[in-house]
Amino acid sequence: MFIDELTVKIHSGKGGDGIVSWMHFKGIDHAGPGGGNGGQGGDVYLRGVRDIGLLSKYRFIKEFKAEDGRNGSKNCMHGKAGDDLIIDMPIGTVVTNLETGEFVEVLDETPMFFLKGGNRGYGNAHFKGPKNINPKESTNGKPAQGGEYKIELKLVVDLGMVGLPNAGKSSLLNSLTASKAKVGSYQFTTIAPNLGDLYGFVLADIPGLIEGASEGRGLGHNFLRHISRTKALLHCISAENPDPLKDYVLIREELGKYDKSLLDKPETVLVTKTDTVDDKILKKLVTALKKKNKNVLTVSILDDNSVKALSDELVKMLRKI
Ligand SMILES: Nc1nc2c(ncn2[C@@H]2O[C@H](COP(=O)(O)OP(=O)(O)OP(=O)(O)O)[C@@H](O)[C@H]2O)c(=O)[nH]1
Ligand SMILES: [Mg+2]
Repeated sequence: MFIDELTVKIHSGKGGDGIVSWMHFKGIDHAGPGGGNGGQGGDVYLRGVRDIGLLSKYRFIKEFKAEDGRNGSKNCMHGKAGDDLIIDMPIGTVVTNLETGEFVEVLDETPMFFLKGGNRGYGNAHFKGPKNINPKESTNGKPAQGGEYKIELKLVVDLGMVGLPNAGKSSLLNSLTASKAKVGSYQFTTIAPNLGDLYGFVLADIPGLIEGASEGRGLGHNFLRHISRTKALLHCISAENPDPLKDYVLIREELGKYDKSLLDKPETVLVTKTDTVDDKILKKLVTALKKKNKNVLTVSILDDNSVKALSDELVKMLRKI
């Protein structure tokens, strides 16, 4: 099951309490203050990993928590500091505090500091001084930080492939990259985004959109969050459909209903499955599409040369962005 959104609690560790106690030596009952300090609470870090399916492993987790610092003990023994917690998140995850609306983005494989553990409390031994040789005070550790967070994956992608179901997006991703996305001659074969690497550029094959996706039809359009960050769109239209021009308009409408800014992204229109129509029809279609967008390309996965030419064009285009 692919999961790209969940809600969890995240907390750092609480600081351990300092205590009040007295040293006892043989023959001396009251040998001065001996209450140890508490340990520092553990911090929380977020670390990006290249695993877009990772959030599904967290679906039963209600809370991530760093370790609390232990309390101090007698004979001036300090409590152990709580272990820090590193939480792995797929690169591109946005973590939003539900109470404050503040958010951070996990974009790096180096752990990023997220929540500070509570400071330790001090035992009475800590307060001993020339003027205060028998302090009776101690302080408690400071509370943990954190709260409830929305965890939302927004893939970091160079080129997002969109289109109707069955347009040939996954087949094309497989032809252009080493990806092994599932392909089928039916609609909605793809139910979660697939990624591929094209000479260092990340391509994402997004599940098919249909008319009314914005109202929840088909798979809905929530997964369009994954192209909110793409540099460019590859709008795939199957030449074999009865009215490809209408398909183009429909998909643009659905994109706009999700987020108007998607319509401003650089877009390449790609006519797929060109082997299914004769040249004349294809030419007419390309001419008509060029009136809507001057960047129109064509491909058939059955023709290696057309795949190679497309790959070169896409890399050239992506290098410019
Ligand atoms: N003739 C021909 N068939 C193709 C071509 N590209 C894909 N197909 C076929 O079209 C069907 C759909 O391909 P997919 O790649 O699964 O389509 P999709 O756009 O990923 O579909 P969804 O995952 O449902 O959105 C499959 O049966 C493919 O074999 C092509 O260039 N020519
Ligand atoms: Mg697919």
